[in-house]
Amino acid sequence: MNTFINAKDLGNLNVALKEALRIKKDRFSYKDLGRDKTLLMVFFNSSLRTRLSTQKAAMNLGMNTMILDINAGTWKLETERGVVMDADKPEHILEAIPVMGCYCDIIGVRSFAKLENKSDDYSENILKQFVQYSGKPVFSMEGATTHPLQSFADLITIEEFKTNSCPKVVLSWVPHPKSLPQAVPNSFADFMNEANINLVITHPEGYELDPKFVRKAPVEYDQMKAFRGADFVYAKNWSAFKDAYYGQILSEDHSWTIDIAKMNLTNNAKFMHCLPVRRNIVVTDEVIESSRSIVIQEAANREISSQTILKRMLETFKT
Ligand code: AN0
Ligand code: CP
Repeated sequence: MNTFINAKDLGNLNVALKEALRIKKDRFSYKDLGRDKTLLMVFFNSSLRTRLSTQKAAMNLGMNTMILDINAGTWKLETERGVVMDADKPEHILEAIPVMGCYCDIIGVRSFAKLENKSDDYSENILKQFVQYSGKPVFSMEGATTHPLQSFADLITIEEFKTNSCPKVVLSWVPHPKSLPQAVPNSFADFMNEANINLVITHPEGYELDPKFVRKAPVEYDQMKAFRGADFVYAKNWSAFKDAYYGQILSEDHSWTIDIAKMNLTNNAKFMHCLPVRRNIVVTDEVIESSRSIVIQEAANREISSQTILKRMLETFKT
């Protein structure tokens, strides 16, 4: 495996899922695979889970790890080609990337959507430049439009907690005071569709996601209706995708917050969220602290999803 950005990069998802569950049972049995190999993790944005779980996954595989925070301790990077660099950015990403590639074997990159220009964000310009100029396998640790490590962990978690063979999974928009990217819901829809899971998406009008990720998943604008019979409720805020309002907050409607009354409409659904989560805006204390909440188990599976991807990338060096 050379790049990991979308669900399709994993090939058959059932095979990947089985591999992940095998790794989870014995996560230290591939210690030799990563010996003398170095993972570089490049963060343009903050992280708790992705940083720790991916570093832990690399250590499970016997790898060395290096972490570079672009906004703390390194040169500010210019990312546009053709700019006369007379302002505050002393280094260009076109030199920085191949230099980073000299010191490592695999690169993970976190570079969020700026939410200023839709075509810039949806071109995945930063990740693509890492793929093109580093000379190394590259995986997304949340790019501008997808967060595949999260969604693969979500799929593993659903597999572990499902109580019937065809669970109903509801992706629900929730309010949030800040404008957030569409990466998490995009990838979640991508993975659920690719895994043939019964996905229903619910959001207020205007929050329609990119059809490239939604595909055949039905959209139900009535949150209460969507929740009926749900086995999993996956809450996430995102900003508007459509051209005229790209990156904007169209509604802060707190009637979309996930509370116990809404969870009681479901088929005893489990509550999921990628974290970090703003309590009593996205979800009430009562729901997130209840036995229905599996957010910690979900975060724990981030180690397994990262380890599966790193294992596959390391295996390509052997062939
Ligand atoms: C980010 C987002 O919504 O994409 C990261 C989530 C994993 N969330 C925030 O910035 C709060
Ligand atoms: N869910 C997730 O990716 O969390 P972090 O932003 O803390 O890495």
